[in-house]
Amino acid sequence: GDGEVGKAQRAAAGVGTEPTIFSRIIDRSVPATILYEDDECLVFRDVAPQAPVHFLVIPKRPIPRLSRVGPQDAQLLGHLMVVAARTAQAEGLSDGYRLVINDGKHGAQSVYHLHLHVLGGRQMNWPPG
Ligand code: DGP
Repeated sequence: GDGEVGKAQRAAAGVGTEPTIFSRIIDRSVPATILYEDDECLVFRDVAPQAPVHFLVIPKRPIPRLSRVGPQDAQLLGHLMVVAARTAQAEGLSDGYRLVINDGKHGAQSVYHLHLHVLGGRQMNWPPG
């Protein structure tokens, strides 16, 4: 196929009003390896890991993308980051890790349900591609 960027560009055409695959992971109609859950968020392993540890932190409320958030979302966004850090610690990432949010076409976002990527277990490089 044409890889992640092609997938992201096709997804951007329909940008994020319909439920995504992540809604189906939240309601358990699609299986995932779930690491943590509470009333506001869900954490599960990425199906196409880009590092030895690669998991996603998502809000249960389907916010399509970071550029659509407002001040009313600040508490939830903070919670997602706290959960990301706590889960990274539980996954043994004591040497550090990378947190990524892809937004829209240029960010190569492919699933229009906001998610934080947490990647670790190897040396990450900078700049990203
Ligand atoms: P992004 O490009 O930021 O929109 O990343 C979407 C990520 O979601 C990508 O790394 C692969 C992952 N993903 C897509 N579909 C599924 C799925 O059905 N299950 C799981 N666990 N991850 C998925």
